[in-house]
Amino acid sequence: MKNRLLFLGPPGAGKGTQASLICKEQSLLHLSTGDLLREEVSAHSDLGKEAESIMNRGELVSDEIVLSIVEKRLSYNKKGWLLDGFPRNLAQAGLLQDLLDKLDQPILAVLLLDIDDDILIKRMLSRGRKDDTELVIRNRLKIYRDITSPLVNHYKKLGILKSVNGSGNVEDVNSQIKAALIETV
Ligand code: B4P
Repeated sequence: MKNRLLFLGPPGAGKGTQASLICKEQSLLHLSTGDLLREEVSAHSDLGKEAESIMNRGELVSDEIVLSIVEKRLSYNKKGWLLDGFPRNLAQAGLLQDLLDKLDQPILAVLLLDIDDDILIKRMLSRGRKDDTELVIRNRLKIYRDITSPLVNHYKKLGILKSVNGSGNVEDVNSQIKAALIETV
């Protein structure tokens, strides 16, 4: 199976859930920018203080902050990795490309978790994280549509995009992802 992966999809699509399973099974480094930012917030670091209010509004943290937390982790990895929730816009995709060119570690597959808004909203409301109120969720969905979704075409043009329907249960979606990642992209 491919060992340098990127998971793309709207908030609440199950990127984190599925990325954890694949990384455990394939011994890949799981890099979730959302989780890493939440760790910084819990630790009350300077970076966390800067990110907290932005995340609570459902907006995107600056590219500079996000890149800094990804760069140091990718630089020391040999076995393979899965990027979950990063990049979130075309500028981040460009910065990531420059970093991966430097490290000589190209992305081998991009997996899009495709799912309807009403299912996403239901899932996130029942999760109940601080940024999971209906108003903030709608803002995150709008930001996904306006700013993140152009990445779908970007990676499609590069010929490395695979799409999986994320509306089934966790096991079904996991099987579909594995089947998609075994096929040649
Ligand atoms: P993230 O942490 O990336 O959160 P997410 O998109 O909401 O969640 P995900 O798709 O991983 O869904 P999950 O598996 O948890 O981002 C949070 C915030 O961080 C952003 O709004 C932004 O402010 C900031 N941020 C992160 N990365 C950034 C970047 N690169 N640049 C700038 N800012 C950034 O699943 C959701 C729920 O559904 C869970 O409760 C789960 O249990 C459930 N679920 C999952 N799969 C299911 C299934 N198949 N069936 C039923 N329920 C399921």
